[in-house]
Amino acid sequence: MSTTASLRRSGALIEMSFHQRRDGNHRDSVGSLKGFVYMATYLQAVDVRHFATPDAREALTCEVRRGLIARPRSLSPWMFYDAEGSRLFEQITTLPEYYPTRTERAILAENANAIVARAHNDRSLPLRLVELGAGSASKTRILLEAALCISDDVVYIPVDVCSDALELACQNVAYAFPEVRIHPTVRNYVTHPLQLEPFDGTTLALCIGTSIGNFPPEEARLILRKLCVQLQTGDALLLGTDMVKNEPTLLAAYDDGDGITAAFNLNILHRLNRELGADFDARCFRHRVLWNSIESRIEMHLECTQEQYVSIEDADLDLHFMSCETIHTENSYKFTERDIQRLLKEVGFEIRGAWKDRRDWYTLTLARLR
Ligand code: AVI
Repeated sequence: MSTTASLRRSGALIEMSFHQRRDGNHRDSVGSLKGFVYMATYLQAVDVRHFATPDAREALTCEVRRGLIARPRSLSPWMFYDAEGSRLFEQITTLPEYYPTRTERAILAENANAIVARAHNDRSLPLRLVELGAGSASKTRILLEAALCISDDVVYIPVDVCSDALELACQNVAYAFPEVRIHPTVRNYVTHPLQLEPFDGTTLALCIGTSIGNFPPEEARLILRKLCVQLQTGDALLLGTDMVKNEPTLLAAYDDGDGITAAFNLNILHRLNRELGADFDARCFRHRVLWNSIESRIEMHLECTQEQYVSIEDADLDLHFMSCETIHTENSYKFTERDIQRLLKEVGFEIRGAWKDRRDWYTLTLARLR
């Protein structure tokens, strides 16, 4: 049974549609797990804020303990994406040095119809787009437009760890395509794998924006395998990958002249100060970028420039940083065609097409589940 609930929060009226289970408990239309919030709505007024759960906080605390006690120290890149980090990332995507977003967008603009048509060949059936790490979904709108050309029934499930980014994505999509049914899902798909409802139609999973590059190969395989379990034979995956290229271009993309990527990297310390009661002096850390040619990845680090003692109250941690010590905050793997083929084959996909820009800097690969 479907019901509509209205909540008044911060003076704003927010409407959400739920599906009610027979036992009377409210549950969204795609399920809920361990307190992570799924919200289903077909309404224009989408508000996914303030749904941070105790689990999200616990994941943050666990990751801080794991990563900052270990040597070398590291923090997982999903920690970048609080509201401020998501805002800075959006800014990065517009920088002249950061070519992946505009290159991917251009490939999509030229080929979205062909990509969607190849993914969904029974036009009488509904089409569901599930996007891992949706962010602001600015490029996804191109695919949704193509999806609406071949199906009257399009469902969009954007998944993101940041509720603020997701809210923006939903507002933009709902405004541009009121006929698309949107089921936003606030979730860290790295720590909490996705659980999709069975779907009577084709599912096209989107892992675009080169987000798969932020995981080491074995973790990328694991994430895609967990995704496969949620799909049916014939469903598809669109994978966006940034390709290996000359080192200066790669380094500049992660160390821009305006210092936006540096601010994005340092925001992880500010986030710990804000959310876990830490007292990092972020002015004593600097953004460092290197190209690791053996692992085929860009690495981002924060280097301590001055000895300091840091306490992270809510994680019960007292830390001593020596000058020159680093925290490894991100890997961004760059791919060859063979890497893509191997990855997709290993997790059970069959490649159906690949689209590139004319410099071969970026590839969108469409694969079907065998
Ligand atoms: C989100 N991810 C794919 C970006 C990347 O290129 O690895 C994150 C990023 N880090 C610095 N700039 C952009």
